[in-house]
Amino acid sequence: MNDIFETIKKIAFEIDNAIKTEELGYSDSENSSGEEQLKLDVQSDIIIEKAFASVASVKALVSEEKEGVLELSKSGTYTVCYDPLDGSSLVDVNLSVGSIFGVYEGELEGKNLVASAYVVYGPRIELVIADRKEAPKLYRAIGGEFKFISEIKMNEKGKLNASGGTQQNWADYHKAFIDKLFAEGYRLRYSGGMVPDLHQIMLKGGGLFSYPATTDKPNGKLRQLFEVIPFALMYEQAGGEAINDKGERLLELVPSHPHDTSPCFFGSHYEISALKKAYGIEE
Ligand code: AFP
Repeated sequence: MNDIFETIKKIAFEIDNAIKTEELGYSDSENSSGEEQLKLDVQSDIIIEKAFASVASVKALVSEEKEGVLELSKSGTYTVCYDPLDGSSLVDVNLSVGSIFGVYEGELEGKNLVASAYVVYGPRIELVIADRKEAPKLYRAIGGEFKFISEIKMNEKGKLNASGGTQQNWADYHKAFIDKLFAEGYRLRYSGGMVPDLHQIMLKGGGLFSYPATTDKPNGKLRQLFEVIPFALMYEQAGGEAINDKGERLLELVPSHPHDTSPCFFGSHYEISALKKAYGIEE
């Protein structure tokens, strides 16, 4: 799998350059979720597809920006599911964005995720890689190369609360729960970019990121294969938890379509336990 991670490092520098040099603005197309594609979305997807086309271990690709599965090599082992530029609508206001990668072996479902990675394009380019055995590893681009910085471990309880989704469309019990955390002194940290928002909570010791079911998005907004499940591995390997609104582990999700979404909650044990209580979920 090392060939996949080395390829992601090359992709990171290419997409970072594209963010800094390519023209912004919308292309004249939509992705499979019916969202207007930014030129950078399309450009980032092309960079990733070209990079993995020559990686022998990669059998196929699934992208937020593509309809189905793109077969690359029958002799390959892994399917890489990715969001090429998550939060891309934040680039034009100069906020951090990211790329997310899930590496699957076998059927595309949570239990077959063997590793995940994400890149944060911010004041610095950072890369986090997780497998099923160790804590996630943080790397930082220094002098044109990624240097290992540290393993990531979360505390039992954090201080940050990233509450996603349109508040007027939240369920009453969800609003009461979020308000309770703020009443306990949690600080709001939400940029609208899943990658920097989840990265911040992991690196700052913990807290809660929530994107619940809402009246306008009853199945949540974030995609299972290339957003939710890859980050679920990150959070569990960092000592936290990642569940849906029924209390099921996100790593046990079985998407029926490559672009299926799920309500999702990522956090430290204290916050997830409090959420389960608020949602009437048995511990
Ligand atoms: P865009 O890719 O359209 O900017 O959406 C970003 C995102 O998919 C994810 O990165 C955020 O966590 C989430 O949407 C923010 O959604 P809300 O704006 O509804 O909170």
